[in-house]
Amino acid sequence: HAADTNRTDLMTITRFVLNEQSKHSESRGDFTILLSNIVLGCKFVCSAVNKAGLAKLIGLAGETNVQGEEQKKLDVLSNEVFVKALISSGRTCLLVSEEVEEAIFVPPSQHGKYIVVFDPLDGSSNIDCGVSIGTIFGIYMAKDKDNATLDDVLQPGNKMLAAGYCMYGSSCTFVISTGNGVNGFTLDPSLGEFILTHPNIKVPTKGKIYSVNEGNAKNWDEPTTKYVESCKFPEDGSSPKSLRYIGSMVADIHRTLLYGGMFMYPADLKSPNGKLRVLYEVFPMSYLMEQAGGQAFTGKERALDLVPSDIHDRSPVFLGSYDEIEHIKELYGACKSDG
Ligand code: P6P
Repeated sequence: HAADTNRTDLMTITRFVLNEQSKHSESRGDFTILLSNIVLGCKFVCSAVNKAGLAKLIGLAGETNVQGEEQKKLDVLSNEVFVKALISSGRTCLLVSEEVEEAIFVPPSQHGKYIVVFDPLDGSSNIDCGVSIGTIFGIYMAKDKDNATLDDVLQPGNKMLAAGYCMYGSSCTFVISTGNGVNGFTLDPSLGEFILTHPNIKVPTKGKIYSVNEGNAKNWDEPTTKYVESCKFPEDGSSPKSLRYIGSMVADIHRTLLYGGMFMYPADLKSPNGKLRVLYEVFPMSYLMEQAGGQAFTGKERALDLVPSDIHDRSPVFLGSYDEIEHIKELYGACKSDG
């Protein structure tokens, strides 16, 4: 009977957020409406990504399709879908997209109180070889929705109200936190609904995996080099860690959230600020990692305390199991977390 109950006790993402919403009555459903538009965008992108391979196979991608229209690149298409969905939700006043150089100020008639920063299709260079890719987003509140300025979005990550990602892989998985822990939902294509499959995700305190692009080792600084050495040649007699690097942040972070370990994109001589973008890659993933009991560090400070000066700023980042981050902090000489 219990199994039957579980099967019929469908917790969809909308119901879940409504339950969460009831803890913030002041938002009067605005957040639920905003989220449902983000979820709609993800469902569309999931469908487009799954067809992309086929489109390429039958010669549509990059050429004209049967209607003679130029087949849009998936990341451009994904960006358009999210920008339109967020503006038409009537719950946003300012958007920042990885695909758009300038911040997008929403027309006054459609102003809402939220600000959304997002990478519509992170890792899209991996599409052609079938590697999992994803959408990453973070949500801030504007001080005054009718007079939003860039300052509203150049806020530290610790001001984020919510963050999440949607991974387009063997299944479509939506992971989100609204400040009360992290929950994962899997798209049931037959229902067109995201169903709760990973309740209350907690990142293991320690992990046996490290995830970094070893091809950059020549340019790493000493603390990063020492950390990676300790993964490969542990001095405490423990067994070496395994290296897993997919090169698609959403996939590497999803594995780190579930299995533990360390994901890092450190600074190096060529890129002193690393590669990953602060607003829509570092902040959302750092928010999730902390909500799941892990940590996120830039090499100098807690990642969420960073204050961006430009909407496309980059930062080095170390994300993962609590103890792994404590170790890298020691190596960078930062004070250990008082947690
Ligand atoms: P590299 C993808 O292009 C991306 O932005 C992230 O998804 C990924 O973690 C990183 O870059 C990979 O960068 O330099 O290791 O190829």
